Amino acid sequence: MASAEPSRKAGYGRHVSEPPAALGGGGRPRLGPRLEGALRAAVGEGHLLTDPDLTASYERDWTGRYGGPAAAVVRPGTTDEVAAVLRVLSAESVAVVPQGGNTGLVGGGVPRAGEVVLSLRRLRGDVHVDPEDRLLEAGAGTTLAEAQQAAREVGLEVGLDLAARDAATLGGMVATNAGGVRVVRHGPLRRRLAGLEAVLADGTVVDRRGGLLKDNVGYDLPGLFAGSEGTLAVVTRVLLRLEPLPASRVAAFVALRAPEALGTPGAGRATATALQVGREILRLGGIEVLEVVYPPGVRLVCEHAGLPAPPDPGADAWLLVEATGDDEVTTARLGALLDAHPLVSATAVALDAPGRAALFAYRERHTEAIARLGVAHKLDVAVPLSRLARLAAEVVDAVAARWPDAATVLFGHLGDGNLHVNVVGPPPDDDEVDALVLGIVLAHGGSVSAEHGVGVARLPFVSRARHPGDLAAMRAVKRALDPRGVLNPGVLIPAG
Ligand code: 2HG
Ligand code: ZN
Repeated sequence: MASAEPSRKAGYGRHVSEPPAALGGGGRPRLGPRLEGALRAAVGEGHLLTDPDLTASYERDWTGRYGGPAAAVVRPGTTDEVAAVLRVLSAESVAVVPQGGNTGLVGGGVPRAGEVVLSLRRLRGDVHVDPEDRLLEAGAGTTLAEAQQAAREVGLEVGLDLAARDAATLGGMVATNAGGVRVVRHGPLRRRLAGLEAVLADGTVVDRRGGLLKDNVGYDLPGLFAGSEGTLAVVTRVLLRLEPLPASRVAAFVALRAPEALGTPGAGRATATALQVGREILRLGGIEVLEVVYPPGVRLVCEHAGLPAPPDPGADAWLLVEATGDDEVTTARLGALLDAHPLVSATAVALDAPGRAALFAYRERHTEAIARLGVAHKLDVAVPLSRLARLAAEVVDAVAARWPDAATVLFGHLGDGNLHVNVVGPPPDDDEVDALVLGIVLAHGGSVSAEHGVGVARLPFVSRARHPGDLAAMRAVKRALDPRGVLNPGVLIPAG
């Protein structure tokens, strides 16, 4: 009997997706009995799903904006099974969409038109931590939360964190080079990656799990596969570098009042203020988290999640800061800076884990709170810090001028120059607002995808965001590793 994946806590707190209306009935693509038989033989009866009730949750992404019918969902449980599935499918040139926890936000991990979904979630339950060499190895289907827990048990930490930790898988995080709230200190996933095992389109297994800091024998394949969004290989095992758990950790939620000198009222002035204070905080050293949120988002989060009013409810922006160290010195220095700062109107501080989680909630619950308003246009953008305030002001003004009734919610990773621009109002299938915002970002020398990836959402902008020579090299790599173009076609690399 076929069985669906046992239910798992969805990322970002709440799942908004519904089965796409186009699914079911006569329009559903099928592989045919011969191929279905070969896939069943590869993964075992029960792990090839074709019943629409069972495939539905794999066919639409968390935003509800992207997805389409799958010909089938295949759920291998080992690397050998992944290789067997890919051999079967590539021999017949059947397109495959690799999928982890399905917490992506750009449509890169869901089918579009009858591809086979290759779900890697069963590649889990096999987490090894090496405390001496500070390495963690786990199957690609292991969630970030499971990896964090395993590291903590031996006094280490992963150095990566994001709101979807309970559902996001390590394989998916490699595929998207995931970022999150600790990039300012530890970098994105690629910097945490010590090695991996992956399967190429033709079933060849690539095994680079040396875990050495220095190893210059040839191309950096793990680095290449990180951020390749399932277009070059399917990640099956992941090796991460771990960090020592700090002896002291303090979180602060810091209310800011923006002075007139920093520009006209609104998102620009608030961002300039946040940057001014944020830069001083970064100079203290030991800063692991430096995030910014604004009144529209904080209001929404408080309403949706029932959180108490934030410090200084009338503030123009808030910073979420976490400082770590071997002793209390960092905490004391942060406290002294915030207490004396003329732009800081109030601060809430927490030293213990529940207290810190309560402060992080004001930031982490933005995604689910925004989803309550409707399907959001999610623009995940980065610009040099020197441009961030202008970008915030221009984006908010441009969207308001064109769609006066739209809700624009900004928040993000201040220390990384990475803002999440969420616009709810313009119809989900209308890309005009995406083009408007990303045009402003490109004019400021920014990135149209800071951390969520290209997927299908940013595909129309890749040619404007990359030099023609870069694109030619990317296409050549793709052709070399996946000559039949079966791995996640229609994602990341524009046709041409
Ligand atoms: C975050 O930083 C995620 O919380 C999601 O990257 C961002 O919902 C978003 O726009
Ligand atoms: Zn983010």
